[in-house]
Amino acid sequence: MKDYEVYSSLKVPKNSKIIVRLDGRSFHQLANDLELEKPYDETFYTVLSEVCKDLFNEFSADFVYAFSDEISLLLYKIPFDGRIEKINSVIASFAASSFVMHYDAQFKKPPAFDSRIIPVNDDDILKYFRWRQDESWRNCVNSHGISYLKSKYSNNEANDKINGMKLNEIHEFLFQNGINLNDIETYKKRGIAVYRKYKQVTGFNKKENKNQTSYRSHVYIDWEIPIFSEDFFKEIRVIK
Ligand SMILES: Nc1nc2c(ncn2[C@@H]2O[C@H](COP(=O)(O)OP(=O)(O)OP(=O)(O)O)[C@@H](O)[C@H]2O)c(=O)[nH]1
Ligand SMILES: [Mg+2]
Repeated sequence: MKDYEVYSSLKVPKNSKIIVRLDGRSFHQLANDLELEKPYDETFYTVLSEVCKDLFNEFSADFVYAFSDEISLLLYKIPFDGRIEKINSVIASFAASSFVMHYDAQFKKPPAFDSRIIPVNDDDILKYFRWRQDESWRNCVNSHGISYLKSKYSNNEANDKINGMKLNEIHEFLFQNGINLNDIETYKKRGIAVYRKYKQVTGFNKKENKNQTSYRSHVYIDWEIPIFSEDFFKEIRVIK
């Protein structure tokens, strides 16, 4: 019967780094069930950040980025000998359990995440996270736009109106109506990230009778991330 497990030998390409992207299953429904604040719910985001931290620690990730209901994990050290089925299923179920553990809520259905694996080389890393961060910004503009329109029009009218508008038109429209998206919290525009933060420490080495510099690090949840750049990823030691 073991021969029937035809997907079990599928593996990540050798020597490749990977990004695992999770996305909440039917979180639109979950948001309704939990009566989440629209367009952004701070409790939901706090839980999301804890899930990111759990994933970072459990799978020794190098960088984790999240917005809305999606989480991307950058992994230099490939778990489970690179087995695709195992990576996708364990990481997705771990995220769902972590989500439930951190959420103080009565769920109507068990939350779940889907998962996919993207093999990347060094040059892809910045490109990938910029792509997702651009999506975060699009999501921010659209969700503020639709929330505002729904407060003025019926759901159908609001949907029709937003579908006929380009991103910069929604931005301008909100501005004309007193909502300046440039002034809102950073995490709503750019998402949140978890990474290791390094601190330089100088201590006295008694044996050698001189001051010595070393680095200490701790896992950091960043709610104030910049627009991703090569400098940022170098500074946090994600790329060389
Ligand atoms: N109210 C509210 N909803 C949110 C928030 N963050 C995410 N969501 C919901 O999560 C959804 C995520 O989008 P999708 O992943 O495309 O939709 P989905 O319902 O999860 O569908 P599938 O991923 O295809 O299963 C959004 O459409 C929102 O409804 C939030 O802070 N507040
Ligand atoms: Mg989803």
